[in-house]
Amino acid sequence: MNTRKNQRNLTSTQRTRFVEAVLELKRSGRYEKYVRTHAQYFASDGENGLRVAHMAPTFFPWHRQFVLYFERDLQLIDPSVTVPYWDWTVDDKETSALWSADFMGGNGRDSDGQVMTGPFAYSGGRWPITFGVTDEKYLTRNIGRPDRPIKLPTKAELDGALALGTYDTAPWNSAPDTQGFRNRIEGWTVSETKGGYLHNRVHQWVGGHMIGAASPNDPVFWLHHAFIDLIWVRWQRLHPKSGYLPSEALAGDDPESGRVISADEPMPPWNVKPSEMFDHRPYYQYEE
Ligand SMILES: [Cu+2]
Repeated sequence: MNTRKNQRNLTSTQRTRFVEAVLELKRSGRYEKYVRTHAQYFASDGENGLRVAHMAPTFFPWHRQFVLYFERDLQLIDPSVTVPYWDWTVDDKETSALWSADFMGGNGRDSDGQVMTGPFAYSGGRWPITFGVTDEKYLTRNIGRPDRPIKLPTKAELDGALALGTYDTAPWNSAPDTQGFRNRIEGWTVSETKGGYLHNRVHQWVGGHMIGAASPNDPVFWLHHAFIDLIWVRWQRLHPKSGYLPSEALAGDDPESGRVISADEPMPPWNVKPSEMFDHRPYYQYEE
């Protein structure tokens, strides 16, 4: 059984094996596929057409499938590897071992945001950025955004989102009045100063490549989204009678018809249905 562990509990061997598998995926050219796919599906409310990865109910099932395919690709390289998760309500500082030189490496330097330590530093020669929204060939971070500081979400903020009993609500997008668990966790409901803004705020807190469409360029993306996935598991446990919404395809005259995927409609690019992703247990378990 594949067991995903809290990154803080990994042994140094497990950390190294994860890093080496990621670097090998990069060397083989297959890592880029994940960056490209994420960027391609980074559609927003303002665009026309389908929203699948973000600003939509499929935020959770789409990323579950995305992380799972990535994990399987790593396992073709090293079958012992699973994607660890980063509980940012606990490991909420730049001094966390997450950012050490044998794992994710540290913050970007002041002058250009370039990550200078760890396996993903450009100077190591193993982590060139080849697909990004900027021209930088090196990985960048700006942890905590010191010019306009932000903090990671707290446990109380996470618990507030987990308490919401409704998965999602019409109009199924990022509008601040789209209440429900999905939009609160994804992070569009409340401004950062008011304490909402959960998943999005973590991307902002890391900064650099973690902001925006090409965010999987930073390998911490996977640890963040593994925790987002675990949050969905916890929500399902807390609300066993609540399910994914919309449960059925939207009516043809609904303004969101054709833009939102219901439980049994296929999600591109894999044509997997959200309902096939509701239960994580056939694929992996979490050590909590
Ligand atoms: Cu994300």
